[in-house]
Amino acid sequence: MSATESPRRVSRRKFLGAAAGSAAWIATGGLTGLAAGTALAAKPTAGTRNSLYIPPTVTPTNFGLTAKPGSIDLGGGRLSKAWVYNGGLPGPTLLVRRGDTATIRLTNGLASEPTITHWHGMLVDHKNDGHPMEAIQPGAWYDYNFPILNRAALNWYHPHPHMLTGEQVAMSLAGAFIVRDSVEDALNLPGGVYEVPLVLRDTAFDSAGNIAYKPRSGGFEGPTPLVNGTLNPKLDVDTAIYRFRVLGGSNARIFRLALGSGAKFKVIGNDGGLLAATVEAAQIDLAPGERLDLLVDFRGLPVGTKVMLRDLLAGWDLLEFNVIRQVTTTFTMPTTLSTIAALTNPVTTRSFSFDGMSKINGLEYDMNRIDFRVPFDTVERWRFTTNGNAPHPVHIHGASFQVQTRTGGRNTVFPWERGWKDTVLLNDRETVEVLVRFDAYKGVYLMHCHKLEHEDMGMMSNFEVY
Ligand SMILES: [Cu+2]
Repeated sequence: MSATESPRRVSRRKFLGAAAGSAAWIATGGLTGLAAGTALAAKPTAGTRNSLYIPPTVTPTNFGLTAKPGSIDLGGGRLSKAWVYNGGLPGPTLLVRRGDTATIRLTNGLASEPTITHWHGMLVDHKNDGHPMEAIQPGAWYDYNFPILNRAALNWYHPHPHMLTGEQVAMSLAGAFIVRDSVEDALNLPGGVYEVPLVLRDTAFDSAGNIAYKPRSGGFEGPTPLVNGTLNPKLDVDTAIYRFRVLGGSNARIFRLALGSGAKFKVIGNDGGLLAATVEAAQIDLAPGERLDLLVDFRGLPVGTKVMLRDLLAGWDLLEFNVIRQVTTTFTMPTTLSTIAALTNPVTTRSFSFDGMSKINGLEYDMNRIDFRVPFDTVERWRFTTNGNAPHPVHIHGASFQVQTRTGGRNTVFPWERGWKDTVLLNDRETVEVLVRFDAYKGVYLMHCHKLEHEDMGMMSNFEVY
């Protein structure tokens, strides 16, 4: 659907049609949609790159967050209708310190759909988690109030209403949520203009050029990349080390990130914050919901050098870095970053099979059913398997986890998947094991596939920490 259509009924009907494999939908909306999107797809356009949008940073104390339709400049005055938080795509970057308290009033300014905001990665109790049973109707508001328990990390916020998450995220409701702490402070990492959030996603447009959601049961993939909501973006850089806080913000698309120069990323963190030590990588796969904390070194490059951030899977040029100024920096790479206390000695092993496109262990989501109960403050081993239709990025609410093993498929745990994660990519033929301990709050939380179309079709479970 497009930003201009009347939303709810159209999208649900289309979506449920797609979910059931409706040939009619595929033959009409699907192909028409693809053709329209392709015509508007971003082409390599030397000379017409737009300055990367950097969302404003705000402290979420007595903070008002409103989800509503708006008109967005995608770069160079190219306006597009979308659904946005506080008028921005992405929404404002929320910035907190561990130990702070966030007080946020969400107002639903959408025309005709319920919504609720989930703080992906944040350790909050049930009432503050944006569970779909807390969704509010248009015109209503919801007050959040939670202490910041997390380590320093890049988290993010997005809608989580039952069966509407994919649509609302694709329509552009998302933003970054950054936590700082004293461990991070001590590293003196690049900051100010040298620390840049990069919200990566794909999108589709309707025939009027407005952002549109064209759901497919196998996962929505749009023909055009956006970085921080900017088409064909560029970022002017100094000869310095930059810290990029990268979010996989697509509904379903996986990015294989690489630098066109062949230089390696220095990976210092992921979903749950800093790794124990820096690891280097020339290519990294980033699934929906995952985050990366990357240092990129532009020192020693002549002014005038251009370096491209690329997605090797789609063959996209995502973001062009232009070296414009020579500076002297004193930053030295720390050898160790943080201490990761390993979870050990799980008392229980639970197995979860991500089946088809809508089920976990044979069950579709039921908002009013608790699928399993987990003792508080107890280490468990959770084993994720699938018999197809992957990738399934598996996300757990209420705690971070530690990835132990991946067998079959890629058959490895990548070094940037160590430390603390809340989303892990499960590909076909893979079994992934994690250790998890819910030691923040008791209550009802969610585990689900973060391919949002799978989530909306029911690949999600309620569990209760008791
Ligand atoms: Cu899935």
